[in-house]
Amino acid sequence: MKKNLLIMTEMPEYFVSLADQNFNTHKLWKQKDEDNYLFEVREDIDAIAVMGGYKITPDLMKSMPNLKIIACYGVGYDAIDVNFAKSLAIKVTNTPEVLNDEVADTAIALMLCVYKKIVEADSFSRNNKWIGGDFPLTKKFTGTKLGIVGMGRIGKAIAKRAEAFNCEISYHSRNKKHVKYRFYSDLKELAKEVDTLCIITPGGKETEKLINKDVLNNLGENGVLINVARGSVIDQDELIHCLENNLILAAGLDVYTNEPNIPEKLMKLKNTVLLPHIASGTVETRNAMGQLVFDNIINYFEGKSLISEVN
Ligand code: NAP
Ligand code: 8YV
Repeated sequence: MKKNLLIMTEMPEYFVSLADQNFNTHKLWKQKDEDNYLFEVREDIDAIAVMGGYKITPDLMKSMPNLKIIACYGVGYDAIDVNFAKSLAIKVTNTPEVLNDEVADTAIALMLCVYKKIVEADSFSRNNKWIGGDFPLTKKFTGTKLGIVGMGRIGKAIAKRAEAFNCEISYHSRNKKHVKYRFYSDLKELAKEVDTLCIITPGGKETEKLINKDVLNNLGENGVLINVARGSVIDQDELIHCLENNLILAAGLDVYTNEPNIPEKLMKLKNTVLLPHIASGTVETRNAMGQLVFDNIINYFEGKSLISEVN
């Protein structure tokens, strides 16, 4: 008999079609009354698939007595209460590695867009402003000092790309890594030293507001902040204050504290480039993530080992 898979949120068609062929799928986002639907199917559900940002709470887990596995469509699983899942022997999986290149590409794209004002230059061209004179000179990225906060899988992929731009690379994480880049145990020291600070740690309580007033002040008026991690890692109000008052030079952001809401103040600023959490968002990479979500669930029910288990 097919297992019952609850798909909490709208997911790319590649995954949904794989799921439809192999499971009895329950598509929550298509239901008019989601709470009522959840109540009706709760005892049937064997597995959950969910996009990264969607909260999976203890109450939801407790309501499903047959739930065995929660497969997160993303490497960051900060929205899932993993410890609680463990206490109920529910497995949690994520999608590491397959998105490293994509997220690193986006981080570098953000850096180039900020330094070379690509977005502003595009709108300058479209609005025919060139007729009135040349676009102002921008700032060179090649050869700058790049500080990476979080030298994990994606951090290393960002560093590899930055090497091609002759960047002087250094990093901060809780533990020193086996990499050739300079390690800073003190984040404020790193911020003081670099031109660009790029954040790529996990989200959640442990990293909440890691990038605070002191770090931003140390980054200083010529410093650029790039965030492709989670909005929670930065004190967003403090960041806005620093950008509004030119206490840092500029920011390139893919993530925010209350997605999909982007503060109007950030939108009004000229020294920001704002993406709607698309760092992994290509067809190729999202398909690879979907395949991994699917393979983890299938493996579980076929009694095989999980590919990317987090608890
Ligand atoms: P990873 O391999 O686990 O790397 C995480 C790095 O962060 C490690 O170097 C870790 O080193 C460091 N770290 C953890 N806690 C820290 C803390 N409190 N202070 C300083 N450093 C800390 O993870 P990954 O695969 O590179 O992914 C990283 C994160 O990127 C994900 O969790 C997700 O939140 C985010 N992400 C965002 C997007 C997007 O669409 N924007 C896409 C993919 C991933 P230590 O343990 O030594 O501290
Ligand atoms: C996803 C991400 O877009 O992998 C992550 O941690 O943030 C992104 O790749 C997100 O998880 C939505 O599924």
